[in-house]
Amino acid sequence: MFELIYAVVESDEKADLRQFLRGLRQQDKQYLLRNDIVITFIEYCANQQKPEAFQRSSNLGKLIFYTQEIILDESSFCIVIRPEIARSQAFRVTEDLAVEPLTIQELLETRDRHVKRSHPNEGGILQIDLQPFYDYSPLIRDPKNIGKGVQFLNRYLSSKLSDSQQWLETLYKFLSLHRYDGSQLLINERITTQQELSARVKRALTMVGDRPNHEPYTNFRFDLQSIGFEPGWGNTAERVRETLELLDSLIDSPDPQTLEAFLSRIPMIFRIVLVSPHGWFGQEGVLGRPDTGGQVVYVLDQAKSLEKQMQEDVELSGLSVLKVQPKVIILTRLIPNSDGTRCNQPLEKVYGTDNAWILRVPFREFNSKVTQNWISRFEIWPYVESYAIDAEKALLAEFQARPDLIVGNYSDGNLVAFLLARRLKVTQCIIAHALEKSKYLFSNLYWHELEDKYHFSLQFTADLIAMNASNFIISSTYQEIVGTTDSVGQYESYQAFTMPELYHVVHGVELFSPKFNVVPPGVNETYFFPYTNTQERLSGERQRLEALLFTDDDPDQIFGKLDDPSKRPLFSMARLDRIKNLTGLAECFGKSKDLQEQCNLILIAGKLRTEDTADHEEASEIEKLYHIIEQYNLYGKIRWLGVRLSKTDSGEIYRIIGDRQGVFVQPALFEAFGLTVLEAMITGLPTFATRFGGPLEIIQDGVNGFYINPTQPEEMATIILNFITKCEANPDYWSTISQRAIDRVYSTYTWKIHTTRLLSLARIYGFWNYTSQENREDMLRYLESLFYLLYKPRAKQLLEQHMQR
Ligand code: UDP
Ligand code: LCN
Repeated sequence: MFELIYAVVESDEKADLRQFLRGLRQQDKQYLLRNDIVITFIEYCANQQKPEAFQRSSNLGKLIFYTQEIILDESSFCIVIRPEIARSQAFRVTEDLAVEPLTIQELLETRDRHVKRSHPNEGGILQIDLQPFYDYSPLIRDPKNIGKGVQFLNRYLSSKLSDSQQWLETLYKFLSLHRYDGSQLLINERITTQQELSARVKRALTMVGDRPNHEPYTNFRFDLQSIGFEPGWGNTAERVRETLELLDSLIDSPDPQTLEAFLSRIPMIFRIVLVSPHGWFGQEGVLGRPDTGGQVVYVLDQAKSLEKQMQEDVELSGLSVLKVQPKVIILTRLIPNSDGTRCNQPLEKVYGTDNAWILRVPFREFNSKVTQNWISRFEIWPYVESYAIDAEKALLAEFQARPDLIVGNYSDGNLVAFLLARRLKVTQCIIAHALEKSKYLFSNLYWHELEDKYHFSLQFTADLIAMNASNFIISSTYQEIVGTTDSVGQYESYQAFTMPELYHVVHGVELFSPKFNVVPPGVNETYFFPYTNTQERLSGERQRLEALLFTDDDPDQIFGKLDDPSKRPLFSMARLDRIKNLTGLAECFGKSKDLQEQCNLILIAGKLRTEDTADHEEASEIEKLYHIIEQYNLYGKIRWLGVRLSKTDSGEIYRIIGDRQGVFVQPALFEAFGLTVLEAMITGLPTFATRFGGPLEIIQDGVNGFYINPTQPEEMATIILNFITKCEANPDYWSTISQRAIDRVYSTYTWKIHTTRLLSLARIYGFWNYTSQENREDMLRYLESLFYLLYKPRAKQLLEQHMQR
């Protein structure tokens, strides 16, 4: 890491570095992030009339490319370089270019000084350091393998199995553990040791050896039982044979593939809890409300798919003989004042499932003026602990047993999952969806100023606790964990950060831990399918929705009347959050007369009136959108629909846009993943999506969609116009991109792929958890201290504020 900076200061380029740094002093900003640094460097090169190659290929150019931040101190510069994914280092560079590396503590103190919130003489500050707790666990070495935790763990576990009797003993004990409603599964007390297991497996193999492949397990169930094997090995002779053979070779010469294949067949997951407390969790009339979007869609689809997959697994493993019925519970918040939704109902069946349910547990009452209503996700921290206690009782009553897996969603759900998993001693998985720390620039550095609205001191503490406590983490993309060569990952941003005057995080999470696994979501193929599948579309619905999109006049929910409804539609759908940047798209459209010439802008976006919302960001975005329409005189060219659609309707709306060879634009300033991108692509819409976040991995630029930079409205307009121009010149171009978008989703983003992987992970981490349990206790105790000593008192303070409302 030193090389790059020394290569500059020890060469002719040092004069440029000195001048460039001096130039920074002329600016107003004292704290520059990568974008500012790169822009300033480009300006510097232009002013100095440097050849183009200098900007990119000189050592200084490379140094700038890898520089994430520069803080201007009184007489020096603090420079953070990230020459490799997931690894960064800070340096102090003086005016005369002396360079010294900074420790993490020094870097955090420098940042504190910048916001003038440190009092160096008044003693230290709490330092949170999780690093020592990862010392015992195996770590991935190569950053490109981050997020492939399970492959790594399989290799690690199988190497342990091959050289230790003790590990095989553990495997034997693990197999003896499994029960369903009091019935023993897999092996019974007739097999008493690991050696005996090995011999009995061979005997069982002989027993099923010559049976016809399709012979049902029930024909020889009791023969197997008499030598120690209970249900769970397979539903046919062939399946039982395969599973026993896997175990046999695992005992003889374990290898990672066999271990994964074997563990993936172990019937150990029948009851799953998906925790998603905040927002409006429902099956109808909720999408587009504040805090209610992709996470709800994700969890509902995941629940359906998990049930289906578990049912298949039960059938294949021969457990139908025990009448095993898998169950999924989505645990959410009950909102008494439910505003016409079903969020006030304690129990609701998930449509299209046999045994998946939404279980709603209310927050305890405290101040009913607050707790009877929707509470912003930024405000719900005081209620989380008592919620977890009440939820535990409700879950045990519903399942009549302990769950086998608890999956948390978002910061609040992950904290509840931590509390539940700790009490119930169950494998805990977390899914971030979006970590707010990356969404709001400097959210940790200026947490004091933001605390009133966002309470990040609670949220970031909750995140640290949950991500470290979890047994495994599912991320939707690789970059969610560790970013790209030029941007920091969402989890990576928790590695080291300061919360001035509250604490310093010197090591917040281990990115090289095998707990990280990239498992992207899918898209519900019942509602979202190619616009060309005409036989599945209902013409009546189509006409109704065409009228809604282009011609209906209903001032209560529609703003704008199109001069020419037949123009190519430029479509977007999102909540009116600042970060979703629909206002940025309107601005891009407003600035481009050419785009207005060719297209209409159609937006589906929550609400039309500020007085209808309790969400401060939504209200200010509504005002901004009206202002832009006025400023650029977009009347006649834009339709803004403040409607809440059913999934069936939103699927058909994308298809109608497809019928008219329209395009979808996702202009978010940052998008953690972006389910609308999948929905648009599977429909066959050429999609232009933000290059900041998940769409960068979903789309392959120019192949099956296009990247846009939402901070550059003119450039965005040019990219869309170029596409339209190409379509005009070549009528097949639209269809080519459309078909490739469809193919991309079907090949890579399906719920079947997702849940098969998730269940396999749950089994493998369950095994890993079982084998290494005692090692985690020290970390869990440390995290509990953070919860009780740091989180709870702050949550109590927030509750006191709520009590005054
Ligand atoms: N959505 C909707 N109506 C709206 C806004 C959004 O039905 O007014 C749906 C959209 O179809 C998608 C989800 O909400 O399924 C948004 O998910 P995404 O991951 O794109 O963004 P998030 O809202 O989670 O940030
Ligand atoms: C939250 C987000 O912000 C989106 O980017 C994701 O697609 C969604 O959750 C589902 O994970």
